[in-house]
Amino acid sequence: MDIKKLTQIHEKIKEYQKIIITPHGRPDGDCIGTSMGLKDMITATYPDKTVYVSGEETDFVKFLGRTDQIDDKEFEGALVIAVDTGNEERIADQRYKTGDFLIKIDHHILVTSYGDIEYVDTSRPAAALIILDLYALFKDEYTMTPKGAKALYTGTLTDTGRFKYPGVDGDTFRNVALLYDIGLDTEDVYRHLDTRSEQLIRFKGYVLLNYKKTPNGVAYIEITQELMEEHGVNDEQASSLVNELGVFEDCPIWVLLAEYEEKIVRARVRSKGPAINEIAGEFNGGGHAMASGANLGTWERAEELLKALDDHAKKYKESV
Ligand SMILES: [Mn+2]
Repeated sequence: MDIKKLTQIHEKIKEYQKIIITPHGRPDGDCIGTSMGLKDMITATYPDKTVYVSGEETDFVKFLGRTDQIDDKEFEGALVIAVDTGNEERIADQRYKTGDFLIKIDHHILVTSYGDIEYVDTSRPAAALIILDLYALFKDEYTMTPKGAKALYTGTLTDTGRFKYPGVDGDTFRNVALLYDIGLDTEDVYRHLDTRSEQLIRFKGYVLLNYKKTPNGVAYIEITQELMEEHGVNDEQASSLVNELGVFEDCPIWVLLAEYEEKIVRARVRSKGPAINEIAGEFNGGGHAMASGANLGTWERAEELLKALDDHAKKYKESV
């Protein structure tokens, strides 16, 4: 935790009358949870400030709050806070450039720097926890409502696989404890996160019956647009099933390959053994050591990724 930088961020939040928070494109639970939690904390503390969250939405976390449709002119003189976004190209609202001051708050491995203040803490397994670092540091000044607590809890849950992934430590739970003190309603969070459509459950059945394995232990599933149409699920819902393939003893790596808009193939790569973010980086992607994404484009490129991961799994198995 960088107290000096968090203090600078706190000062900027106090200074600006208008604050625009922006998540990343194709938002996940953490970036939406972080955005909604930060918005709640600022508006609860400073009711006279105007705070927006500008970016796309994701169905499964709409219960945390909706994003705002704002005019270009709103960016004039505004403080913009980009959360959970490693590189500028991925910032959901590209009008951030026309804001007055830009703060980056992120927990991904630093690849490209941006922002007038850049706060990156890779020791935090969810960006939502960084908002809690800020909250805890200025606890005498900040207020948060149970709604904000719910958002930050959801962000933490989704990015840590419900506290299962590496990176979860005592600090994670010390921060989460603060949310309980605020009046967190976990039941409501789980009710939302555990609800699935019947189509998705049937599609999960398809995934479990049709996955494949490479010779050295990469479990994978290939999902085309036709397949999704047939089952009545969208790419985001289909991709949420990636961890269904994480259960095999002989497969330290698993991959979900899916066609997105215009049949562009993307991969979600997960591991319970070797780090996979470097390989993801070679395939126009990246992320965390045990959870990364890759932009492949074509199914041919997907074959190459599977080959690279299969080699990686082989070396890993030989080393342990
Ligand atoms: Mn995140």
